[in-house]
Amino acid sequence: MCTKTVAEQMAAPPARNSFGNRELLATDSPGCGSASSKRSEKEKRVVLVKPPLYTCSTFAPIRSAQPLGIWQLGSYLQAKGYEIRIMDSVIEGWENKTYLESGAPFDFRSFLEEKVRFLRSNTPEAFMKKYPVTGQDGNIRRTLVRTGLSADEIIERIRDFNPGWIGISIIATCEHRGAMDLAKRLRHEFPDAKIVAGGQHATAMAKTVLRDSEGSIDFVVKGKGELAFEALLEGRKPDRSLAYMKNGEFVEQGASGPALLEDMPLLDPGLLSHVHYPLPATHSFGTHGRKYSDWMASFGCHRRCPFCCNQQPYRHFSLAHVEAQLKLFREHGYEELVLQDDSLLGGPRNDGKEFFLELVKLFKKYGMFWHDNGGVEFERLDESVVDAILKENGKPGPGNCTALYVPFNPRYVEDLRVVETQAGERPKTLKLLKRLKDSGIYTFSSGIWGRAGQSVEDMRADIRSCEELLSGGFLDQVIIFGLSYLPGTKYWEMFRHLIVDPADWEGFSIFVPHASTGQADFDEVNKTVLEAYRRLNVLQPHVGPWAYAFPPSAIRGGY
Ligand code: B12
Ligand code: SF4
Repeated sequence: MCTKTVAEQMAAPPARNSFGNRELLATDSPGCGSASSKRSEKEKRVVLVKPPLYTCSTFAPIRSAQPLGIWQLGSYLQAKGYEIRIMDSVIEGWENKTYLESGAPFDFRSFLEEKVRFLRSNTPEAFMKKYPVTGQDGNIRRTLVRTGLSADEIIERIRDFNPGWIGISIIATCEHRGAMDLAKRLRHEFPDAKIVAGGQHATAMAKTVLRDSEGSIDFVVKGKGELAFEALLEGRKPDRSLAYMKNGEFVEQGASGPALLEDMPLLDPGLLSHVHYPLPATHSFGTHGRKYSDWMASFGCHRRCPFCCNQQPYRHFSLAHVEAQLKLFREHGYEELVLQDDSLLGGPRNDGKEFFLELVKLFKKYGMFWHDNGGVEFERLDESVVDAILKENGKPGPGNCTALYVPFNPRYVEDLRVVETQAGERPKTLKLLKRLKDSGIYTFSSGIWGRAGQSVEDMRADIRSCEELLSGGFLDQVIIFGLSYLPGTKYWEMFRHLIVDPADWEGFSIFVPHASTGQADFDEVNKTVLEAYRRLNVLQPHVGPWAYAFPPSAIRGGY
């Protein structure tokens, strides 16, 4: 049945297919009132896939959660009348971990325990010999681990659904190789389906994604995907947010604007009801057995930190939208939300803070426990925020805040000792961290080691500051990031020449060092990151595998 109004049909005249050799746009045949209803039914079926993860066994944690991008996109398209399936191939195949090269099973738990044990009692030099990331010739040669459904399982499940369109989510650059492998296999198995990629990495590296897919991916949708994907499904050529190859040439039509918050339907829990997200969560502080979901109430940030991909202005959902989503989540048994908002207190005019203060009340009202994993910027944490959280936590019943991530972010390329500087400049904010921690809220932060310009001594200064914060009782945990120069960031523009091997995709994982700093070479960066783990682990022996490559708690019997 045609669901478009007359006005919509007039506003969106079907475009001619001008996309090269393959017949890519549906307008050439079906559309509304098409003769071939069988084909048009298939054209309405869309599968959205999160590809399996490939990770560096030495430095990367293995973690994942609800794929919010394709969940939001799927909820939107479903509301527009399309039949949507989401396949989270990472979590649906979570226990299937194999060595990428040989395909042999990878015993994650034993490997992790042995690795953490080895680092505890050996020097970083000895560690790098046992768990090398380069070959004898000095070129990058990582041992990669694959997590997720096998390609055959993915194909089988998609075949059952027989979609006209397949969307591949590529949010991170370190997913590049995995996504390319999947796209090629999908193209081979489903020659008639249109394959579309989207997500942060696909947006930032559209040309590389199209090139490396060797013709498997028909379109890259750039930025927020709803309108552009909808246009493609309707057989229209969107006038922005699209990239594709035409007669061997790359064509690009600009990134989309900010999220369409006003028109966005609620995330539909039904789309993910077949996926069992692990307990405890693999990407965040645990939820004490409570069913959880990642969620974002706001998007974007105006800060433009040099390492961060975020280029969108701050915007948030309306409070009415939030209430409706909370109600729906509760009806589906969710008891805890993991907030992934880019800048939870964001907004240049502090509107983010006002919104956040209301959110905290709504979480209590709906009995929804919550913790933050996206980051409450250290510089923005103030008394009113802490008071609001503690006030709601003090009320009886569920809906408390359980953990807060308060990162120290470098604001400028010149910030070489971020933790030392920011912690030193804000003793009052440190006291607030302590208040939160003393009230039972798990407070955690992070440092980023291996930034351009940092010497080994600069990196050590930040290790020292983190030691002081942990031993001083201000923080429960410090997550250790090894800097990745990510496409679309200021660092990328200025320093990507420092990356050892641009095709070392799994090195773009934000935990895995992949470059020199100009002042410290690649080997020194690797070793200093290991030194950070060695020194900080002693002060945080309880830390679990989530978001951490060397979790002390992996050692059975205690660290
Ligand atoms: C939530 C989040 C996570 C969660 C959930 C990840 C998951 N399973 O999806 C967790 C904490 C587990 C996580 C892990 C990682 N993350 Co993360 N994460 C985010 C965060 C904060 C929000 C992403 C999100 O869901 N947004 C909400 C949705 C609604 O918006 P969206 O993603 O932009 O999706 C829209 C469009 O992109 C587009 N779209 C998305 N997919 C598709 C697919 C198709 C077919 C189409 C047409 C369109 C489309 O339409 C969507 C709807 O509008 C972003 C920062 C950011 N603001 O983007 C970082 C971010 C994506 N993460 C990043 C990284 C590096 C990682 C990790 C590699 C870190 C690590 N080593 O563990 C891993 C990847 C592991 C994994 N399993 O995916 C980087 C990626 C940068 C890059 N170029 O590499 C980002 C950008 C943060 C940063 N540092 O700047 N992440
Ligand atoms: S790191 Fe955080 S504060 Fe900095 S630009 Fe990204 S979202 Fe904003």
